Amino acid sequence: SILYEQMAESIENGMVSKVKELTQKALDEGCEPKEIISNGLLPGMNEVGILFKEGELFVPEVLVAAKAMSAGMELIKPLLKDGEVQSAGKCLFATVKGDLHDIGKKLVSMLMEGAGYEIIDLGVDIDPESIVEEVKKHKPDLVGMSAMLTTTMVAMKDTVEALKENGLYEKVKVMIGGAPVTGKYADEIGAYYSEDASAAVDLANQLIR
Ligand code: B1M
Repeated sequence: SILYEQMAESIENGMVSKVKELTQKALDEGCEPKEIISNGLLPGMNEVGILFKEGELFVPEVLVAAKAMSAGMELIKPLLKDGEVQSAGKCLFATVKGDLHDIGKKLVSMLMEGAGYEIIDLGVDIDPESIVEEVKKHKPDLVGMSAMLTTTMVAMKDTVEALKENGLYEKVKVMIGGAPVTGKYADEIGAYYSEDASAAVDLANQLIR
C-alpha cells in the first residue's frame, strides 16, 4: 500500500518523526503490527542496506535510517505477543579485547536487526572469557567479532580457541570482520568473514536461516 511505501521511503531518507507518524497512522487504521514490520519497516531498512553496498548511502545516513526504523519498531514492540514475529536468529556481537572501535560493529548490528535478527551487543574491549560466559548464558546462533587494529585481531583467534575449549564452538557460527581482517585470516582461525555490513547480513542468512 501507499502507506507502506511512504514508510519505507521515509526510512531511506532518515526521517525519524515521519516514520513514527506513519507507523502510528498504520496502527490507527488497524494494520497488523506484524505486517507493518514486514511490509513497511523491514523493506525500508533492506533498501538502505542495498544502497549502502552500492555506495549510494554512507555511514551517517545508515545510522539515521536505523534510528528511523527503530522509532517505528518502538511503537510496535509493545503490541507484539511473544513469538509473533519469529527472530531470524540470535547473534552475540562484540568488539574484541583491547579494541575500542565500535562504529563498524554498530552498523553491522543495525543492518542485522533490520533483517530480523535478535542482536545482543556486548560492547567493546570484550575478552575471550567474557564472550564464552555470554555464549553460555544466551545460547546464540552466531557470535560476531569486530576488530579494527592489527594488534587486537589476534584476540579473535584466542576467542575461537576459548569457545573450542568450552565445547561451544560446534554450537555457534563465528563471523568476524573489521578493516584489518581478511578472509584468509578467518579461514586460519576457523571463522567466517564478511567484508561489510550488508555482506554480514547475506552471510548470516546463509549460515543460520
Ligand atoms: Co582508530 N584506528 N585508533 N579510532 N580509527 C583506525 C582503525 C586506523 C586504521 C587509523 C589509521 O591509523 N589510519 C588505525 C589502525 C591501524 C592498524 O592497526 N592497522 C587506528 C588506530 C591506530 C587507533 C589508535 C591506536 C590511535 C591511538 O590512540 N594512537 C586508537 C586505539 C584505541 C583502541 O581501540 N584501543 C584508536 C582510537 C580511535 C577512536 C576512539 C578515536 C575512534 C573510534 C570511535 C568508535 O568506534 N567509537 C577511531 C576511529 C573512528 C578510527 C577510524 C578513523 C574509523 C573507523 C570507523 O569507524 N570506520 C579508522 C581509520 C579508518 O578506517 N579510516 C581508525 C567506519 C566503519 C563503518 O567501518 O569499522 O571498517 P569499519 O566497519 C566496517 C567493516 O570493517 C565491517 O563492516 C563495517 C561496515 O561496513 N565490519 C564487520 C566491521 N566489523 C565487522 C564485524 C563483522 C562483519 C563485518 O562480523 C561480526
